[in-house]
Amino acid sequence: MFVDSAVVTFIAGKGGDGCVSFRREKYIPKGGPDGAGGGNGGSVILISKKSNNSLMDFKYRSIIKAEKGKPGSGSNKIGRRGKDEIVVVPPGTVVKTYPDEKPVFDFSKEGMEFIVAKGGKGGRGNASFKSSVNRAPKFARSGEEGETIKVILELKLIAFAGLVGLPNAGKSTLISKISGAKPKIAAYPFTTLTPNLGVVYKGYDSLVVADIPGIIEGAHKGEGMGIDFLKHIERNRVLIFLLDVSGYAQPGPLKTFEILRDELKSYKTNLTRKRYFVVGNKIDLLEKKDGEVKELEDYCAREGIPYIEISALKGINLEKFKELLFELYHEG
Ligand SMILES: Nc1nc2c(ncn2[C@@H]2O[C@H](COP(=O)(O)OP(=O)(O)OP(=O)(O)O)[C@@H](O)[C@H]2O)c(=O)[nH]1
Ligand SMILES: [Mg+2]
Repeated sequence: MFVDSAVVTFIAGKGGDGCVSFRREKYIPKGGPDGAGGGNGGSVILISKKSNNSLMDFKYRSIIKAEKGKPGSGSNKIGRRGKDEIVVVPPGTVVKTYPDEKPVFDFSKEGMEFIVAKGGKGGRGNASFKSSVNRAPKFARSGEEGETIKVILELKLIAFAGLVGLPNAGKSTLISKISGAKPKIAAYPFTTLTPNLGVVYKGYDSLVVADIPGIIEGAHKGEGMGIDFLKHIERNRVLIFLLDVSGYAQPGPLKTFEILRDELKSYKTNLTRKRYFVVGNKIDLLEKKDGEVKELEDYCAREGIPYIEISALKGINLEKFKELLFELYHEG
């Protein structure tokens, strides 16, 4: 699992001090106390919002403060409260204490809110201490300190799309070209043993793609790498069937597509109800588009399945591939 992390210190605002003041007006010899309280300090509030899928921003912003409360003043004027500091984190972020890593809060989805550092209370002004025994108190309270907390933010990425294909189809090659992921790539099957996640950017937009181990016939019964990693694609919203259309792979792409779909269906029928599209890879090796490659293309056209051809290795059509991916992403 791809985990991004950052250590951040959040400092809430101190409360404003209370004020000592007495009413002084012409012709009124002894005015009563009129010092008001300070405003509360601002809190630091974390909220989860679909953003850039990374904690990168915190590498440059490791101390985040909220505003202090203003002190109270005479004539019973209460100090203004400090503004809260709102900090956006991507869904999937977990807040842990530093350095002992105790979980504090889990942003499991979008739209969650957590006060990570609470602002200090404003101090009372002298007017509020007036009583029958002390009609002219000459003291006020200082504002409380705001909370300071140092935490570890950890982001567990949730993949939007999963790459489904036979071993050697080029899944790892593709993810290495469209994201910063650096998986092992080799000309033999079962190179990938555990899923790799990569963040794919398009301008300021980003999404996560998972490269999982190859699936073979019988995978749902434990053949090849077995079914453990099939669990990973259960969480993906979209599946990308990556097929070798070079003409050199056995079986051909259409048959391969059927095998993969049958495997997913045998594992769990709902996997085949996910949105998906088909990608023909290794077109750099394709000499003539006939036989099963043509059949695959016709089949997709007939069934209304989006189909595009790429060369992950040579970087052909990868922009078009990303466009299709982001289109699905924004369709929600
Ligand atoms: N000619 C050509 N070769 C490619 C292309 N994409 C991948 N390959 C090659 O195919 C082989 C397998 O690539 P991988 O990316 O490791 O395949 P995989 O699907 O991740 O394989 P597993 O992890 O074993 O499931 C490597 O030798 C790649 O260089 C392509 O577009 N064209
Ligand atoms: Mg691989």
